[in-house]
Amino acid sequence: MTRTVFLTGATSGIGKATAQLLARSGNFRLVLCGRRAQLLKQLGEELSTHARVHTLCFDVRDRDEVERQISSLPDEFRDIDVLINNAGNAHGLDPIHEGNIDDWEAMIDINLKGLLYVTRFLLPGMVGRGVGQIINIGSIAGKEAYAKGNVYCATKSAVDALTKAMRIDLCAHGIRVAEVNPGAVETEFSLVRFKGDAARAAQVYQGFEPLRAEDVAELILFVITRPPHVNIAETLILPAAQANAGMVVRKP
Ligand code: NDP
Ligand code: 8X3
Repeated sequence: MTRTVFLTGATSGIGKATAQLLARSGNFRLVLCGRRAQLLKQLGEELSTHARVHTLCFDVRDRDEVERQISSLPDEFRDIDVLINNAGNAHGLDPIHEGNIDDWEAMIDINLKGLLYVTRFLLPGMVGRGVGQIINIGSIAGKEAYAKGNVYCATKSAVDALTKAMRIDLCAHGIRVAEVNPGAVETEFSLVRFKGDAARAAQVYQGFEPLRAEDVAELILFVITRPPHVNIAETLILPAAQANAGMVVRKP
C-alpha cells in the first residue's frame, strides 16, 4: 500500500536524501517542504518520475502560513501517514555569554516551535484516522551538550523531550512516535551555522569521514518500514570516528 509522507526540510541534506530514497523505493506519495522554491521545484520534477509528489513552499516559523499550506493539500495528499520533522539548523557557535540573540531566536523558532506548528496542524487527521507515524530528527546534541552548542543543544534536547511526550499522548491513538538522532553529517548544516563561511564549515569535517545524508536517510527508511506493531522509538547514528558529542578522532 502506498503511504503518504510529509517531509520538512526537503531542499537539502538529510531531507533531500530522504526524499530521493523514499521516492525511488516506489512505496510512498510525498509532500516535500522547504523555503527555497526553486530547489523544491527541481526536486519535485526530479522525483516525479518515481513517485507522486506535491511540494509546499513555506517557512515553518510562520504559524498562519503552516496552517494555510497544510489546509491547501489536495485530496490525494491530504491523509498523511508519516510525518518527518526534519527542518532545522544550528545558527552560530558561541559561548553563552557572547551568544547572538537573533541566532537563539532562529533556533528556538525553527527547531522547536516550527516542529510544533507542523505537528499540531497535521495531527488531527492522524488522530481521526487512528493511525500514523511521526519521526522527529533530533541530534546527538540533544543527548549531550557540547562546548558552545548551548542553545542548539537546548532545542534538540527539547525535541527529545517532546518526542517522548508525544509518544505518551499519541500511543492510545495508534500513532507511533520516533526520534532519529544523528551525529556529524556533512550537509549544508555547518554552512548555515557559520553564515555561509565555507572554509570554516569545511573544517568541521576535516580529518575524519562524517556521515553522508544518505546514511541517515537509510535509517529513516528502515524506521518507517517496520511492521505496524513495531516502533523503533529512538536511534543514535554516528560516524565511526565520533565517540560522543564532543569527541571526534581526526587524522592529520
Ligand atoms: P541542511 O542545512 O542541509 O538542511 C536543513 C533543511 O531545513 C533545509 O531543507 C532547509 O530548507 C530546511 N529549513 C531550515 N530552516 C527552515 C525554515 N525556517 N522553514 C522551513 N524549512 C527550513 O541540514 P541537515 O540536512 O544537516 O539538517 C536536517 C536536520 O538534521 C536538522 O533538524 C538538523 O538539526 C538535524 N541534524 C543535522 C546534523 C548534521 O550534522 N548535519 C546532525 C544531527 C541532526 P530551506 O532552506 O529551503 O528552507
Ligand atoms: C548536528 C550535530 O554535533 O554539530 O546536530 O550538533 S552537531
